[in-house]
Amino acid sequence: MELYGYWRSSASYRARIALNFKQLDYNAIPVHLLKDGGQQHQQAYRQLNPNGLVPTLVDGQIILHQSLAIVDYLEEKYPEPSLLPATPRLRSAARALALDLASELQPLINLRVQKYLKEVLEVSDAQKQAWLDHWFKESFTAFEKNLEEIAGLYCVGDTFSMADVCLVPQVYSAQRFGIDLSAYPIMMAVYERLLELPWVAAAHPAKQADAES
Ligand SMILES: N[C@@H](CCC(=O)N[C@@H](CS)C(=O)NCC(=O)O)C(=O)O
Repeated sequence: MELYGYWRSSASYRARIALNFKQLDYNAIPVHLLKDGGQQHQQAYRQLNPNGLVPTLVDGQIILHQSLAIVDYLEEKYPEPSLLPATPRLRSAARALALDLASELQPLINLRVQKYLKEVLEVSDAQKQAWLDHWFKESFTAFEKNLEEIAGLYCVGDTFSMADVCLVPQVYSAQRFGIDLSAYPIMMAVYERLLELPWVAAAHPAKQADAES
């Protein structure tokens, strides 16, 4: 398998964690989101992923986009170890928490949104930071409330799941953007525990071949 991604991309980070968890070998192919006007926009890459976003997973003749669809594909093709908890209720909780981050929060803070704010709407740096602070706060406040009900060692009880696959990259990006995380003690305790897991540690952006200092 080939994973087209970018070291600092949260969606690529999700795919790496899932691949590592399932102990699947893959070749990482870097797509630099900032160089050459954004390599994600080049024609060769857009043939793989017409959205011009990373990640893309290529498995033989099969080309997959959307990190959560990639996680689902891996889960169906390689069911063990599973990224879903044991009961329908807990599986639904894991999917919901994953979607809260991947579908509600991340699209609002994505590179192309930040570029549009700066370059087209010409907001100031302070306004852009206010945008980021606002959406992270909205999302993480609700996430913390949900964790009060359902977290154990990890997001959903003591079972590593797709919710954790999404949490780690989102906290990483929050730290990158200087978000105050002090109001989310349960989330941060889960995050710190997740960082210790070998399949999560190996997926860290700093450990990727295309990482920059
Ligand atoms: N929902 C998509 C999101 C993909 C996405 O937004 N990727 C970002 C990096 S985290 C990207 O490629 N951004 C490039 C850009 O905004 O131009 C997924 O989960 O795969």
